[in-house]
Amino acid sequence: MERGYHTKNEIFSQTEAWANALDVVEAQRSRLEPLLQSDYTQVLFIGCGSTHYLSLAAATLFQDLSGKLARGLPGGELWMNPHFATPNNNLRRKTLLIAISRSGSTTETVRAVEAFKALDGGTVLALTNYPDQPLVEMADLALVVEKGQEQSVAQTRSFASLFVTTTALALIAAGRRSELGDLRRLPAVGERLLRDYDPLARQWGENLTLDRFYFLGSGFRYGLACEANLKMKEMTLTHTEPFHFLEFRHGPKSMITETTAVVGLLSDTTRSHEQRVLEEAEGLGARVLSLAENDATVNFQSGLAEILRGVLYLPVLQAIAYYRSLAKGLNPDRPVNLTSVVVLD
Ligand code: F1P
Repeated sequence: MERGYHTKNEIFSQTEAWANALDVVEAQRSRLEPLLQSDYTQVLFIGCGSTHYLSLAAATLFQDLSGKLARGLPGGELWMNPHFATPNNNLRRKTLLIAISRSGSTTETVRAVEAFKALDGGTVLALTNYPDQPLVEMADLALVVEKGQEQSVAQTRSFASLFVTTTALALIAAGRRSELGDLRRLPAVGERLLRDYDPLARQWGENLTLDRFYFLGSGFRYGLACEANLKMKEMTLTHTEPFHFLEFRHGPKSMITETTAVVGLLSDTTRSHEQRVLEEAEGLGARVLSLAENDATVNFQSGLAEILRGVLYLPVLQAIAYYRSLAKGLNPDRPVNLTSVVVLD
């Protein structure tokens, strides 16, 4: 089988998994509405690796939309320090824990849920791509997006499918049910992006003069920047780092060379600030790639509200990592030193 066969298939078929995610949410909406609209003092999202970064993005999106306090944490942090999550131990009964895991069997995430429940914690909602795994058994309610399952170690369509799921959950929590229908337009836009920007992704991926990538994103886009950073690490063994946009000026900017790529996940609402950071990076010699609804290197032109279209930042960035991996003679299906699930004894 050719190098990267599974990764390519999973990236370029991912919009089917986005649609499946929306079907799964719709099928459970009658149970999700009372659960998500209850008066929690906080909502904790947890995951590991990619799904930790998903938790960061989802928590910001959830809080933006619902007004409820929401945070993202690595599963390992909640497992090792259950009280870390809520210093004054108000974890009891007022916290909704949303545990995200492609496999549903990552030890830290499973143990974190156990610790949370042992504290007589609140409700556990599981988001995963595999049924009959420990996480599904332990949750009060599990959303299983099976079309997001993957052969590859590095998450691509699994991550995107679960991120679409969290976008829908945030809308439900906010009582913005009418916009759930708008999410149905995402797969067609994703298909167009994968088709129209495949040459650009290949060109950037095959440019091996670039030796470091910085991914910049603010708001919920920071978690997506973290994920793009991890894809580049896992698939291509390249030094990469994510930053909140304005943080890049506070030191990391000194790392820019002529062989540096700076990738900006531009927002609508704070774009003027973000654009200036990219212009400064370009002035220092960096190659800049921007993604936005319009007037960027990659233009979504989705016609969707900003809060609904976060998943659109992912496909082209995943494809760049895929092409770079092949150009470096690596196999993105089997990243070095990695397994698809971390199970500790
Ligand atoms: C989490 C994870 C992945 C990572 C690698 C090892 O898995 O850390 O994010 O890419 O595959 O496992 P999961 O809990 O989301 O299944």
